[in-house]
Amino acid sequence: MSIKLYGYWRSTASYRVRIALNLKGVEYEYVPVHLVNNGGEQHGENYTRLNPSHLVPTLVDEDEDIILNQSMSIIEYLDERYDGEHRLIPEHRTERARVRALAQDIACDIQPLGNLRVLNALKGNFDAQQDDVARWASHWIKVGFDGIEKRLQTQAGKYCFDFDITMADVCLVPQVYNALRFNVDMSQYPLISKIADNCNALDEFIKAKPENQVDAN
Ligand SMILES: N[C@@H](CCC(=O)N[C@@H](CS)C(=O)NCC(=O)O)C(=O)O
Repeated sequence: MSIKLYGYWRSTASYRVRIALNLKGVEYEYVPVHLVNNGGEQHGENYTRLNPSHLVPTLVDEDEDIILNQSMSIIEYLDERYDGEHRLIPEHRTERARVRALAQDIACDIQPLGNLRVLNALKGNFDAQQDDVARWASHWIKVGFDGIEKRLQTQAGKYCFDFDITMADVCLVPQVYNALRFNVDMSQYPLISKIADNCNALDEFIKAKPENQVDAN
């Protein structure tokens, strides 16, 4: 198989790429990288040769001889490589810019603050207790979701944009999964919840769910 995805079942960045691969109809081999066991396999010699950032996901496309990190770049790459399929990033420049902006509201402004190494540093270097860490993570998800919910009031349809499923939905669904892990009260976010439910009814999203991965435990 030409495409390999190195990821972790609960990683929201890996989850985004799994959804994108499914929406694009791409067959791929999934290679689990356990972020906790063995001191974190993302730090292992074999993996850091592929991805010196010590983060998942990494996509390897042997046919094109490319090893790629950063889920957003991977999604854009897949969207262009399989351009005959459903487009996750619209062709029109204003739609494309708005889709990227919403996706980045999640991928740049929410997810990094709740990343494992950030939470571990709060505990290990800044004396935070487990409760403080959970409050930190849910706080930043809520700050991000407050803005996104307002934005969606002016543009959402069945999905984040009324025209179709885009990279914004691909980022939103994993972030909702993560919000539920941190007990964020999703009743405050009716539009985000409705869009996540609409997406989660589709096979491509169901197949990508953390609990449906071989490394789920
Ligand atoms: N901006 C990166 C973020 C990647 C990232 O934060 N990955 C997390 C899992 S979602 C990770 O590998 N964490 C391992 C760690 O913190 O040690 C992307 O979108 O790919």
